[in-house]
Amino acid sequence: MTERTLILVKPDGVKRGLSGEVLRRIEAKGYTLVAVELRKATPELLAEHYAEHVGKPFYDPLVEFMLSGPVLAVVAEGQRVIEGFRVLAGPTDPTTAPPGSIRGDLARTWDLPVIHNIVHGSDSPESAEREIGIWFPGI
Ligand code: DAT
Ligand code: MG
Repeated sequence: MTERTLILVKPDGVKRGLSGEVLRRIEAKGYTLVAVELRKATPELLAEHYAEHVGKPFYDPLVEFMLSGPVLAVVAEGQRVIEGFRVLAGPTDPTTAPPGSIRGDLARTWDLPVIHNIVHGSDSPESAEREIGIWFPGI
């Protein structure tokens, strides 16, 4: 089934020059880029995007991190792309993300206060629709 998902290259990935590498992996897998835009998040946008995490202990550091520089917002399309991109990204914690995944290959965790894990990917069809509406209203 053709789906769309919302992907973010987080500020650590953009700063380290990994935007192209993430886009390359998305395209190499056979997904289509529908929208790509370098954006600066706001606290309001992040409160919507991370609504499920508001109030958790890591929420404030997460928002601070996500505001620390531009993010590359991407909508990608393809067969089962929502689950497929989560597999490309690897598990949330880069320390245990396997080699071959974006987080496993590229993310570094040492001496960092929160998990700097390079990318975000929607985790369900409902999240994807909601998050695409937040980042790209009208597409
Ligand atoms: P994912 O990004 O894999 O969907 P998530 O939605 O559970 O993970 O969490 C959103 C982000 O918040 C995650 O990418 C990194 C951060 N985060 C999650 N759990 C954390 C924790 N226990 N400590 C610090 N940061 C955490
Ligand atoms: Mg998530």
